[in-house]
Amino acid sequence: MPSTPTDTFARDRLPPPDRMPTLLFGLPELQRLPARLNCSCALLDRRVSQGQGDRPCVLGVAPDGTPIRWTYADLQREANRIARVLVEDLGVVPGNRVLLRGANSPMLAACWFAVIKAGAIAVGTMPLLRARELSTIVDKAQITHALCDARLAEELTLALPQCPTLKNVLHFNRGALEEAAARKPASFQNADTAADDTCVIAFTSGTTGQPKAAMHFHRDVMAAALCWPPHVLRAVPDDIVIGSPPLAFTFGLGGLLVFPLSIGAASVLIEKATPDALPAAIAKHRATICYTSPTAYRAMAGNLAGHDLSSLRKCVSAGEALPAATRQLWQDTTGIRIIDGIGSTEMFHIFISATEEQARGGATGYVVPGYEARVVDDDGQPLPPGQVGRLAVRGPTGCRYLDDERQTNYVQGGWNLTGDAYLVDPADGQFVYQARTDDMIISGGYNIAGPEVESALLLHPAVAECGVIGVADAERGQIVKAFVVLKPGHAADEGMVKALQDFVKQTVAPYKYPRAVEFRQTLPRTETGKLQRFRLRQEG
Ligand code: 3UK
Repeated sequence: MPSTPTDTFARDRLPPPDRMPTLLFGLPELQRLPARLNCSCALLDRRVSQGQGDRPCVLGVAPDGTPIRWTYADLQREANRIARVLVEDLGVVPGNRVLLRGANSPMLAACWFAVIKAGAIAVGTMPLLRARELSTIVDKAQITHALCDARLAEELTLALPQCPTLKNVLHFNRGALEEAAARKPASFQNADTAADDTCVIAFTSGTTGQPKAAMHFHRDVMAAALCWPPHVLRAVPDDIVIGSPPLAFTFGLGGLLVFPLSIGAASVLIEKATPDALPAAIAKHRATICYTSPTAYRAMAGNLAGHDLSSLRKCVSAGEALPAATRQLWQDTTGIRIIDGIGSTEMFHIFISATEEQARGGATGYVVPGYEARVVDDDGQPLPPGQVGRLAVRGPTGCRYLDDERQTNYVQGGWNLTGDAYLVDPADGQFVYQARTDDMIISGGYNIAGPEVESALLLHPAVAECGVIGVADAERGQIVKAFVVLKPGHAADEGMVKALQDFVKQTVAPYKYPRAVEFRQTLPRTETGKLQRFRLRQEG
């Protein structure tokens, strides 16, 4: 076999062995993962070579409005041509980092597969990122090539003077990429990568400080597809998935691309999947599985009139805790019990979750088969059920930050510490989310989890959205403060403050009630739908 020149940048910047997460491969299907593995073969080429190339694969809408309906064979051909452009025209070698920039679309999926096929490393970027943030990413991952939607070119172009490593940028959607690809044959010999070669670098949607870059191997992608999807989601090849998380976010990459393709199902990749647009898209594409955030389910529940959602059979929520009120509202409106799951960029995808049968309000669920989870104290010692502590997990995937001291915060003694405070319910063994460890409010000697107060407020009929934080207080150390967005037709006045405070006191332990309430038109959120509590804290 001819030896390929290989860029060892990522390999050279893995955490040292003693800071690596312990990996578990207990499930029989995980033990069968081979030592040499390019995940694009398993996800795409194998389907075609097994005679299923005609199955629908990625669906969407072109910028000019024409429907896109690519089969597995279509996506393979498209990805192969782009891979040839990368390798033959742009000189990409295995291990190079390639930046991907675009809203979710079949073309973005083809670009992702092209990068993986070439043995390079895909670095997705959220569409809303600005030049500053893009240059940080390019610098941290020493990115050499970029494939960018022409409509999102501006910020990347602005970033280029700060990006000396980034020498090759090709645009798609009325750009040079399609033209170059059209000249290429539709075949491609995938790079013969090792199972433990990095294929994805995912930047954390970090709320503060420099973003962290989590490295995932070809094997991690396949391992994730063998755990939560078959054991909890239980999708079938005829499913059509749809949803809002960007492919740059591992929640979206797994849910909307890797997992459906791993079983031969189809995925609808649409650019605009806001709560306003998603119900119509579900109806139009007859989607059967939907992935989005808790806030979006809440917003969509009021938005369903006139849309035929009869095709929908499963709904997945992640990114933030799912408030019991939102779960109930969605079930009352659609009859569907949401599958909640906690995952992270560092772990690639979901590691604690519950099937529809297990799901109950206020709990995330049970550890996903293939993973282990426990609640530990500050010294890493397991705590008994009922006690709040730090969530520790391990499984076939784990955290590997690229060249980052913060590896020691996330991985301790081989366990991944997600930064979440959890308890195990003594009654049914479910893991119950409390708050981000940093977000626990300590008021008058009590520990109060902001999300619990938020869940209580969301039960009030006037509340559309809310965020709860601790603010400094001379007497109590901190007091609980709620930022509330009211539904239309409700007055933001003193009477409402009192009504909400009384309501919380009647719903949860009275000491948790928000002593301060401020009304807002909107709340600050990340592009992945997470409430930015640090911004509420700054604004005070
Ligand atoms: C929080 C949740 C309660 C939690 C993600 C599914 O969100 C994802 O990745 P991020 O790196 O954030 C991780 C953190 O988000 N969180 C996520 N899901 C839940 N908290 N209940 C949940 N269901 O603080 C976690 O540590 O942005 C989610 C799949 C892939 C992902 N990357």
